Amino acid sequence: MSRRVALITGITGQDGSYLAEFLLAKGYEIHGIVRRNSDFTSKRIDRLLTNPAVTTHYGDMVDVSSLHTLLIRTQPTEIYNLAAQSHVQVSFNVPDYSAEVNALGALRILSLVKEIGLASRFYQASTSELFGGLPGTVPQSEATTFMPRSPYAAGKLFAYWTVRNYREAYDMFAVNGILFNHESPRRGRTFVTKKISQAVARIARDEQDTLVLGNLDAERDWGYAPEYVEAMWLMMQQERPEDYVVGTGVTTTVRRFVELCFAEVNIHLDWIRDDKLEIGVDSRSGKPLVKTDPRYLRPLEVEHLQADPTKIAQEIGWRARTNVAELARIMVRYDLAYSDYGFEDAVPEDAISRWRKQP
Ligand code: NAP
Ligand code: F7E
Repeated sequence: MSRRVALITGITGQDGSYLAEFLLAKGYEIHGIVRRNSDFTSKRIDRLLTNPAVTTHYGDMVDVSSLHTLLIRTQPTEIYNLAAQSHVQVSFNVPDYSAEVNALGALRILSLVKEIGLASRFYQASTSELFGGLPGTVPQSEATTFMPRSPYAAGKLFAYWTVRNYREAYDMFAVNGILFNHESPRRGRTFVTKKISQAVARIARDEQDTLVLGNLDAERDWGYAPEYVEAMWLMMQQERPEDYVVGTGVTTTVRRFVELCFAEVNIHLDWIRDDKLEIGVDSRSGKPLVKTDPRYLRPLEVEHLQADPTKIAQEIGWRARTNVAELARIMVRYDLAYSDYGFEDAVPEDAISRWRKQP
């Protein structure tokens, strides 16, 4: 069998951890880049680290020497570039750094692959944030015009075009997966779905009084992350390098996601507008459980995202299998079972399968 060696940047993140598991099951040798931190960041992949097929290496997307050394030492057949400063709101606070990692990071790897003369295939974690704010263009497909509305998205747009240019100029197998939001119990706690599911579990356990959010009217196309890493891999196995939109095709407001999560613990909300702020009260007890706060509003918002995943369905056969209500259930049930954020053992995924069988 031919060599199957994957280099994953961002292996400690949500997607990196699921992708590593997916590729291990396919028999890959896996190398992951881990950046130096003041504490351990490997919670999501700890249980993979005893596997001899998995090696982690210190490196950083802003450090060309480390990337150069790793590419030469590991000689990957496939590179998955998932590392990013991936928080849209935070990118307004650290714009230079976000561009360094999200834009130049991809360029650095592509340019090294070319100069070293590697035959590696390259996957770029592109994003539905590229579509941004052009009114009237929904659902969004590979042909939709981009209009980024954050330093995060502007950096990702640079990376998107760099991939296309390297593909065309140097005949490299380099692809953009334009992924819409995908979530899971492993989602970082500052992203809205995890913030909501965790707060709902804590409120149900009487450990928290209220959930404070920003824009409740933003609409996102939310899917289930483990399914999306399969789409990444499938794109990399095609004969020709092509870019694909990946999403469910269904969009939901933040407000509705809140309602779905509370419904999992049998709480139904009534919404009350108070001047510009909004409060979600428990319809039985009248207790305020959700509040809005301008602190969580962004300087620019992306209001409406909805994928048109026709191309990937027709050409590759990939389709999202988990709908947003199932996603809310998976996340809340996980957070009810595990009061702390962590992936200490393999039980949650089994438990999730059991929960999903319930009517
Ligand atoms: P995530 O959980 O935030 O993970 C990001 C990863 O990048 C982490 O492993 C992080 O390391 C690493 N990283 C950040 N800065 C780095 C640097 N300077 N050098 C090396 N590594 C660095 O993100 P995710 O949700 O898994 O998303 C994966 C990728 O897909 C990202 O590029 C994201 O922008 C993109 N994307 C995500 C979605 C989504 O809905 N999840 C949708 C479209 C595109 P630490 O653990 O040390 O922080
Ligand atoms: O926000 C609104 C917020 O931070 C979703 C990243 O993975 O997906 C992600 O970016 C929506 C926005 O994700 C809060 O204003 C309301 O409209 O969970 P999020 P995102 O910005 O869509 C894309 C595809 C990526 O590529 C990114 O890497 O929810 N919202 N209240 C809030 N958002 C947050 N974080 N916190 C709130 O309190």
